[in-house]
Amino acid sequence: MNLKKSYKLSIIGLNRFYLVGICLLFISPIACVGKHTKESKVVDIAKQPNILFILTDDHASKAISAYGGGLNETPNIDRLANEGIRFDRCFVNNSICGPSRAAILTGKFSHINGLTDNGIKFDNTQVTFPKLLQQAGYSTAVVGKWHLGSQPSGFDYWNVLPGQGDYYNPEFIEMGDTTVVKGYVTDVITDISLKWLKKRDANKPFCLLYHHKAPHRNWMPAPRHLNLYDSINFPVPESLFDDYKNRGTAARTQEMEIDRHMYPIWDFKLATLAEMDAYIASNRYKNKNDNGLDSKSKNMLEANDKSADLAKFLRVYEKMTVEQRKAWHKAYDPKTKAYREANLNEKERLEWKYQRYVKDYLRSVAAVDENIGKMIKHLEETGELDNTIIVYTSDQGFYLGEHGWFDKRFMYEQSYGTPLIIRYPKKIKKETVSKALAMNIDLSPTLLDLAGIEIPEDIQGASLTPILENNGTVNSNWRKATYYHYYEYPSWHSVKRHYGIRTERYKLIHFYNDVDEWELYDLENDSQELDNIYHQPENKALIDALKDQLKELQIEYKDLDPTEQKIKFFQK
Ligand code: SGN
Ligand code: CA
Repeated sequence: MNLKKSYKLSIIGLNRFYLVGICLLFISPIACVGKHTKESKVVDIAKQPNILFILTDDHASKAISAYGGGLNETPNIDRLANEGIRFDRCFVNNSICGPSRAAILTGKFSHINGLTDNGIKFDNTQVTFPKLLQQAGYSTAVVGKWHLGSQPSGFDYWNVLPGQGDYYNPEFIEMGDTTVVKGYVTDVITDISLKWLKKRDANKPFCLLYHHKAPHRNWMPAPRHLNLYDSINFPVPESLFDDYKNRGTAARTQEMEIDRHMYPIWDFKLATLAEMDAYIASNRYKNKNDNGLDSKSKNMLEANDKSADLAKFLRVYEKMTVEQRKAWHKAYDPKTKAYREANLNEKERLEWKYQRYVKDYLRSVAAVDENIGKMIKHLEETGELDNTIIVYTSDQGFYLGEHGWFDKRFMYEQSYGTPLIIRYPKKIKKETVSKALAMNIDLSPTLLDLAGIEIPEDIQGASLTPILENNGTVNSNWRKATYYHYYEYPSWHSVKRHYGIRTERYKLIHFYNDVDEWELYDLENDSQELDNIYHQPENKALIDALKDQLKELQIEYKDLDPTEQKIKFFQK
């Protein structure tokens, strides 16, 4: 392939696209989305609704009973869904923490807001929805997980976890000052939030970003939940034993398998009280503190090096009080002993690991749900509930054993999708369910819209308000497809860079960088995404059409990159 020639062709192709794009600006369905702004009007801010924005970390929709996952019960999150709207097809721009959070705040894709992977600091001088609300007269605050590298800006009050934060007795950075707060992180985040809500300036509407750490790895449950689900055996996902046949290199070379990539102590809590005491007494592991693993200790962990795994757990274990450790071991040690004595075969061992993982994950969710109940109760008691827009979402979905995985990153449904529930009875009817293709970049314009604040022209998401007001249905202008781009490679879990498009029925993904592989899934006939049909000759016309649609989205969202790799992807 003559690269120079193809580059020229691409440029000509692009110019043509831009011209066509400009001509079609007023009729193109894609162009219509994201340009919705309100005419300037004088708004009495004091009368505007409050906003409670609940963001969890890595919460799969399947672990919310309102989504019918069949695993756990989440009565308080369900209440929000039952009294509001549940979006069944909300997707993220880039399935990883910082990039999703930056997209939520700015309403823009990673290549525009600059935060393409977790290693980059958020440019906090950018326009964000909390900043615009603050400027318009809202009281604003963020409490809990932030994980954007730079200091929160646009908030009257902030009290956030450093980095990922810890489950037990976590440090918090309150307006620049770091303190350790005793307790369980999900409860503490709620206590701080309620304290702020009670003390804030009651003459102004509030916007509180209430951001949980849970249920992020390593899923340490609250003391009161350590035995929850002990007597239950959760259903095993069909694809737990996936062999990655009919998939590409990326699925085969990832490092996020429950069986091979979880750590015995950090993830499965396989260290008894006596063992922990002995480890601490031996003092051998003290210097292997790996909060933010360097590549050496990461390799050690990959090689299942026990000392690196232990060092990781010791860092959080040493922060626990004597009582907390006692409760911990009282719950885990008998189960650990039984596991060791059972002498399981390979298949049984994976099933055991799956149960241990999913139970801890769901136990962490249980505390989130209880605490959301406390927040709802507070709003009810103060008479503010119906004048508060409550949003429940996560920074992305998560694998609960599908494909044998944990973690996220891939554009496959479990991690590409994220829960989205909104309660606001003034605009949303009870028990509304929407199949609209929604995205995390839509949240910023939606909240601005509902607060009566003009949506900046350069926001790439679109306000969901018409869908909220229209029983969850979309009008003909709504987007027909969502766009995705993941960049964090090489890195944790080794998921290759990729971008793609998802329509109502199909998903086309291009893995690039050190591979050049396409995948196509028919979500109607293969909802589990187990069969890549890209190479079937009869799909040629479909693939051509999807590639055109993908190209249109890249132009619309300005995700153009003049590197050789990207030039390649403009060719069919
Ligand atoms: C940590 C986790 C990873 C996870 C990243 C990103 N490892 O590094 O499993 O993918 O965070 O998560 S851990 O052993 O330290 O828990 S994110 O939600 O912040 O993007
Ligand atoms: Ca996350």
